[in-house]
Amino acid sequence: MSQPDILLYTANTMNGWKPLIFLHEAEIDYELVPISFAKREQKSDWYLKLNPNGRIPTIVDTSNDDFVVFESGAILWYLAEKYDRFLSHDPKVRSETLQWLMFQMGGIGPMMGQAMYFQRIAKPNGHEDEYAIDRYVNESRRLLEVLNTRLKGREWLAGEHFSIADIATYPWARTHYWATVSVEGLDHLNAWFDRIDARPKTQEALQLPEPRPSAFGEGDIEAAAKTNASNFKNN
Ligand SMILES: N[C@@H](CCC(=O)N[C@@H](CS)C(=O)NCC(=O)O)C(=O)O
Repeated sequence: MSQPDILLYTANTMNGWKPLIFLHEAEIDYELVPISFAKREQKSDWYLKLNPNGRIPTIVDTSNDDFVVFESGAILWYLAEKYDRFLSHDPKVRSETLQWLMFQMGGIGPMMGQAMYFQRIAKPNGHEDEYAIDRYVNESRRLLEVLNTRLKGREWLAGEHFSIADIATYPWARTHYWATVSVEGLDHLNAWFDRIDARPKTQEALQLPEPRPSAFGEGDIEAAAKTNASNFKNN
């Protein structure tokens, strides 16, 4: 059997799922290298040579001189161009797709990420900051409202097809439970969740490298929260 082009270093997190969703939706063979946060592999010397930010995900394209791509948005863009999937050739739709991809990378991800950090990592490790929690939870809700408005009367974030904008945004918005951000009353957003919840390839990708039901408010939340708080104690 030939070696797949793409080597993917990732974990079961909101950013980590993005390339998995792309590769499963596009039905592309790849090699998965799970990164252990418990062992802090993302901060090891060998990994920092690939990803100077010490975070996941990262890909290596073995068919392109072992070209390395880090930053999940750049990874999706690279894969979209390499495989000609999920990024329109129409200049306006393409720009809109990239606008919503940037909106996720610059807004939804950082705000929801900090909402999660202050509640799921700082607080259980003895640094409680209610002002920061309120700020990030409220800002996250505001951004989900922006998505909700965008999705009124449309199926996907950009153009008429599922795109890398949807792939980037779904794992964050869909784990609103973990950030304690309410999606009540956001009917268009919830309908978009339903549409992507019904995509078998996306759901298959969300089980990798291993299932994480707690992020979606299922399973043993207490145990998962404990492990999460301990893994990131020193971040
Ligand atoms: N902007 C980066 C953020 C990556 C990121 O924050 N990844 C998290 C998981 S969602 C991570 O690796 N955390 C481990 C750590 O902070 O050490 C991207 O989109 O790739």
